[in-house]
Amino acid sequence: MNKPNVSRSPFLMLASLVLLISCARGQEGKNYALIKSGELLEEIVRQAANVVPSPRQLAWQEKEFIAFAHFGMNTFTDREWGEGKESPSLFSPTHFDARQWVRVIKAAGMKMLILTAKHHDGFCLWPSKYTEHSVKNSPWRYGKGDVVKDVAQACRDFGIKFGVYLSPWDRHERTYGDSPVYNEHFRNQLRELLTSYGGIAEVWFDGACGEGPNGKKQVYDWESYYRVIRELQPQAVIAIMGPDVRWVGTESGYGRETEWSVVPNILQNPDAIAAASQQNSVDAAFAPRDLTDEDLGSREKIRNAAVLVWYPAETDVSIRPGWFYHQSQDGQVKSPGKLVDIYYSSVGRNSVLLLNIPPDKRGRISDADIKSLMGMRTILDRTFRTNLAEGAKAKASNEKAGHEAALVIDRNSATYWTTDDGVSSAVLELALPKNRTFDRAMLQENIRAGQRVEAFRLEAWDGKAWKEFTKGTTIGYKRLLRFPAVTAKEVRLVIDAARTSPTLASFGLYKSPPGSQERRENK
Ligand code: FUL
Repeated sequence: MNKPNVSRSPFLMLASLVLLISCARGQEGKNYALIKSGELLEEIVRQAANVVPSPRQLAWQEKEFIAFAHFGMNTFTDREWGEGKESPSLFSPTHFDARQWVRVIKAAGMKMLILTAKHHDGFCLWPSKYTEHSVKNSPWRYGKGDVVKDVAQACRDFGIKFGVYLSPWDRHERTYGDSPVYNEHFRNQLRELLTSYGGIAEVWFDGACGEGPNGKKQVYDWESYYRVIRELQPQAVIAIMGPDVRWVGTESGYGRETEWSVVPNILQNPDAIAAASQQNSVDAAFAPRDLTDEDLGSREKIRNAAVLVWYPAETDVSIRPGWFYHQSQDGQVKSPGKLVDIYYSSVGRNSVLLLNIPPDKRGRISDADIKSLMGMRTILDRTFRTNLAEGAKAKASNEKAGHEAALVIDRNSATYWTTDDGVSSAVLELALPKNRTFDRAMLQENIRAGQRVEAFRLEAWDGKAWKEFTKGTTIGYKRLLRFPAVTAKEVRLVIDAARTSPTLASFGLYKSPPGSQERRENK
């Protein structure tokens, strides 16, 4: 029997083309890259430039600015770390109002709220059936209250995302230190949280564990925790002691000037690497470790990597000196200017800002915190209201078809400018409709294609020559720059180095309001 001529079948030709494209995508579209041993630096850099965020990481990054609420037993004992021996009878907020929290944080421009469902003292803000150390044995609402439920509901009502902090370290739980038994207990609590309160966008695992040399040593089964989360809330990112979101490395609120979202993961174990390549994920091989160095992702850092992962930074900082509310700190709430400075130094340095606003003993956000937050919001709104680059004529030294320079000012961060393949330096010029004065700039790479820019500068035409007014290294999801006011009609972005063809999704020029009194502690 004659076989049909498959190579000529248009259907099969189309099918193999689709397969080829999707294979190529699969190759380039992952949030990690496995590097062959002995690979040349040039090839490693190219692969790093093509590591992309997973959909959950991208959705998280786009939140930009999110809130933490440290609330629990410590609020009532005036401590930062409880011992786990506190009586549940001490938990008694007088005017608890989760809607007030969410109203405030929404008005401040934050897009998610992460609640300390359980801190190190083990006291649960929901009536867990796995412990007696919870709200169910407190006088609050005669033991019928559920903080997690109220906060989750308020977030839904106001249209913001909800996340949970669940401390693995538990100073109350008897089984803590009996590793398999506690691991099961912890997974049970996770399951309660992930099945009873609707969608969870972030699960925050703290790294702190203060048990001394004679204390209990618990071996956490991280991988099994991750499996529970992936199964029950696959859209949730797992932060800090987890594979999706990295701690920026400081609690000051100031991120790195050079912040790479692609960093090496220490995955020396060949089995883990093989598993990763089969499962399309590095969860199984993820090992929590210290990532506080000043340089995490430069060429020098990635040149010996076996695995590169998209592992973006989150900058957590409290609006007060402590994480929990203390009346004695009412006079030490960060000023609007300080918060704005932190915003530029975190959101503006390719990380998500996680700002802690601890509700007080009433169970409400206090007036001093609200005042600072609203002051900050006013400064940011007044600054970023008008993009002075809009309306400019844009051109670039190289434009890939369909990705023209003008797309950086089209108010759509899904469209972007890029160059032809193989181009790693480029110039994008904007001719503004008239002279404009600005002192802030905003740049965004199209991180859906990866993080690429290594060095850039901004210049203005002074009538005779191009004059540099600011410069930077990495851009990533968002880069904000501050500089003394410049008045010009022509502005250009010079990309001096990129890991592969650079992309730019958005570009903005702004003027900060007079007297915004930002306290610059630009460390
Ligand atoms: C730390 C904890 O020990 C603090 O109490 C706080 O929760 C902070 C966000 O993380 O590791």
